[in-house]
Amino acid sequence: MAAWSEARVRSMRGTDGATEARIACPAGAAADSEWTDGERLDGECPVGSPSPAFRADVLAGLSARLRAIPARWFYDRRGSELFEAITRLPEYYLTRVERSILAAHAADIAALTGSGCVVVEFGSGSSAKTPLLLSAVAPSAYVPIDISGEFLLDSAAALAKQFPELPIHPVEGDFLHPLELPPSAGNARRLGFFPGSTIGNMTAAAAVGLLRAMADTLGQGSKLLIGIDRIKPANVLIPAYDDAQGVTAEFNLNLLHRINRELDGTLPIGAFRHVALWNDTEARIEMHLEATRDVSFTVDGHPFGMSKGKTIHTENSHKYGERDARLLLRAGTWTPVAEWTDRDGLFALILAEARPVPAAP
Ligand code: SAH
Ligand code: AVI
Repeated sequence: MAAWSEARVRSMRGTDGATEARIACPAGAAADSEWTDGERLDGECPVGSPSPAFRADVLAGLSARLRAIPARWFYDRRGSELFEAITRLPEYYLTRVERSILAAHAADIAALTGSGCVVVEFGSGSSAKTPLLLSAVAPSAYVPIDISGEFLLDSAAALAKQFPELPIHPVEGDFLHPLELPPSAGNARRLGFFPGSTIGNMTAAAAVGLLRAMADTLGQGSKLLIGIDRIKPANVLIPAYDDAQGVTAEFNLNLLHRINRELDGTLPIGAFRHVALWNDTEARIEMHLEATRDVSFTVDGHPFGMSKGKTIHTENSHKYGERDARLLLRAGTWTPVAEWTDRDGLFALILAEARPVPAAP
């Protein structure tokens, strides 16, 4: 396995920020061989240079019959900041409700997980909910993983101030690629943390693949605390993804700014509008960018055209019923052991354990 493929790894301990920084660099740069075994890895190292994976996904996505770009590319620094702004919107109930569930049940969670584990957070973003968990479970180390590198390091530095004794090992990378945890995080039992219903941004097949990969990464007997948004009426869901202030629209359109900036694009951003719709068959909110007139543009020298009304599909946000969520976890080799929700049943926080799948009867 290409450990740390496309990942930059830094270790951080104590109050003074990155006192000990090591970077596992992909090919072409001075790779730190400690975690790569001297293996040449794909990609480019210099921070700030365009990602070949981003370029490949955008060119392929714009060439497809149904244009689509993976949602993970929303998260450059501006995208991460806009997502933080979304979490504060009155319409975006997800963050508020999940945080309230976590606050109400942190002690119950800790009673089931015990203390001293390594908390590994997938898609940690600002790590805003994490202090509630860390205070309750008193971990031996914290490993936040996120694709948005600069934002990850700033968030980790802020958290280090709040938890000066806690070793923090941020990992910049794509959690959809194989990952091994930094050896410096230690061998204590692992507790995965995957809040925010980020699992909903994957198709069911991709979600199952990711859950299985997480079980491999975290190990048998480890636990996973996962936040999953529930199915609810479209008149609640749509405003959550098409808010009155237009922040979600800006978040969606930022993808086009990113393409223009990083991939030498000429997309006429004013000729696109944000669309959020509820796809009942697939039980998901879909976000699209719709051309409001016929447009033509180039990306990295490649020409593209779109007729008025055509869209680029930029995100799915799947919602799960109570049993659907448990079935998804089981398919991903995680056995649910406890579940908490809010009074209105808007959102669920599920604790699951990685157990071998029993033979079918
Ligand atoms: N966990 C936070 C943030 C959720 S936003 C919360 O609950 O509020 C989703 C986060 O996942 C973003 O920070 C984004 O950068 C990250 N992310 C999305 N896709 C990713 C991927 N494939 N690999 C790593 N991080 C990813
Ligand atoms: C990160 N993810 C779970 C968010 C969601 O709700 O699907 C991203 C988001 N997209 C629009 N608003 C928020």
